[in-house]
Amino acid sequence: KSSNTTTTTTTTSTSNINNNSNSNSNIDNKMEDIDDFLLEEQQSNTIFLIPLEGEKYVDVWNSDYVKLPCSKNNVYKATVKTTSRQSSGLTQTTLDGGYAIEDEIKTVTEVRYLSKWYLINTILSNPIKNSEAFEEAVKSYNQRSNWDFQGLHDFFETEFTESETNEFFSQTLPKIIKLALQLPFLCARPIPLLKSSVDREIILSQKQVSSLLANAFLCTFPRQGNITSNNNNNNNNHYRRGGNQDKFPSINFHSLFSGKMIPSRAAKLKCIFHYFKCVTEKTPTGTISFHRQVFDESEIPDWERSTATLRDLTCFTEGTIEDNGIGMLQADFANKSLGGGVLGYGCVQEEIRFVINPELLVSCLFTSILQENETVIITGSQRFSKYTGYGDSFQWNGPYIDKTPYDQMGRRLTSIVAMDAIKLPHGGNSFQQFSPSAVERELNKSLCGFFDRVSLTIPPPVATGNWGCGVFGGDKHLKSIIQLMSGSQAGRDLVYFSFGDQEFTDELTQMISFLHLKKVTVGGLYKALWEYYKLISHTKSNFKLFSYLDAHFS
Ligand code: AR6
Repeated sequence: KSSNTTTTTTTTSTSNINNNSNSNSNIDNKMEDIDDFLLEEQQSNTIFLIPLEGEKYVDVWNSDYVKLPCSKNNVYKATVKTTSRQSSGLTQTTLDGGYAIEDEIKTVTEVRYLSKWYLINTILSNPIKNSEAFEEAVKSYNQRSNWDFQGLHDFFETEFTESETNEFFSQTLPKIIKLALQLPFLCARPIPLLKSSVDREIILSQKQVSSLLANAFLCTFPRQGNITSNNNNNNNNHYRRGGNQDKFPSINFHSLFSGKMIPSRAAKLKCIFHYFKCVTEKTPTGTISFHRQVFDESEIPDWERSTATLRDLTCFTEGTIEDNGIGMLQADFANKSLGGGVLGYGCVQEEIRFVINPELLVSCLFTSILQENETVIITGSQRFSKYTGYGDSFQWNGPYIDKTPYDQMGRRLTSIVAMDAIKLPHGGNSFQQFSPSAVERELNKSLCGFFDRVSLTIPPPVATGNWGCGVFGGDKHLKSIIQLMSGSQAGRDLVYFSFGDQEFTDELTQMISFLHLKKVTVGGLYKALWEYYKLISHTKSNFKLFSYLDAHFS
């Protein structure tokens, strides 16, 4: 016989990280090994991240590396109640004259940090049959999120046929999950963040990228500054933070699943679904390099004194950078936060490029916001989709078979340079873009994009166009001259796609022949731009730049 009393105790255990996941069995965390590894890595600025067969996962969780969802430091807080029955040591007389030892039921409430990866594995091992179940699954390991998946529900309702939806949930999604959960095996080496001021290149395989993107699709990436982080980063921000001034774009795809499913977003989703269908049916075998190119002071030319002669610029009305720039360095009219609005509502040149070549998206994971003297050159990404339209009229137009050959490193010979132009304020005074400081900013940025430090032969031409002249509101006459100058300084010809503007093609073609005829140099053009700025800022005249150059060099 017994009588019960109940007490409650609360304890906190930080050491109680549940690492029972089978998928984590190859995690090796010997500190000396990791230190050696990192030291070796810091000495090199090209970092090869493709592991050898059977290589063990190196778990690093600090502000210099991508925080992977499979890290043992990726934990969540759980309150665990345990009940135990203990003898209180007291005796009590019972009615029948006997006695009983009094028992005490102890409920201990413990706060534990449990493995998020284990939770993700558990949740994703259950079948997901529709978008509602997908939402529930994603939210169960992102408990504090108030994400909405209305866009995704609408997508399956209105954009996919029943058989496409069935195929996605019964075939593609299970394969996406499998690919995502292979992360600790595929990405065994820690992925360094490409932070500001550090010129560094990382090399990943297309398969690794597909696994990282599968995780982004399933929204498994933790935010920086997680609870056990060894830095003090604050995290209440749209951007992930990686260091003092480094901010990173978001990578989880939830923002693409939310809100209203307008046609251009549906088309972006179709591109992404098509990508996953392709990579889960047939593993891509190439490699991709991501190079943050940082220009230091000593590399910036004295533009005014440059004697570089002008290179060729050929302008086409028809064609696009991605269709007709094969084998050339292709410009991405970027946002300083790579990808711009690709995971939101944006749907112009950069966003379209990022969904037809979805491997570019992974750059958002490790590339912090670009500074003025920085660009990113991505070589080896594959194009998967065709499209029609632009902006609101953007539509997925079926599979694209990318036949681009590979280089010796296994990269497709597609180099894309992300370079962000000046964003002019809406309704702002657009003549300020002609000021020497604005012109120099754009010259340096585009030179940093076009400059080829590695080619031993003449670098291929640059495929470009109206950089900074759409959403960012720049003047195409000015930007075409600036790109001609930086291309010439970098020793590269340019192929310019005017995006359907025949009048501009004619004007630019004439201007280029004229400048060649007059043997104008880069420095000569720089001075002419300065004179032009003085003229328009003093007289507030509407004198057109090309008319001015015509008069100036005649
Ligand atoms: N090939 C050649 N030219 C093109 C192509 C193409 N495929 N697509 C567009 N153009 P925009 P920006 C032309 O507005 O002004 C994004 O959100 C077309 O004439 O994309 O530098 C980024 O993330 C178009 O008007 O570039 C940034 O946030 C022009 O290129 C922001 O937009 C400019 O395209 C960058 O804005």
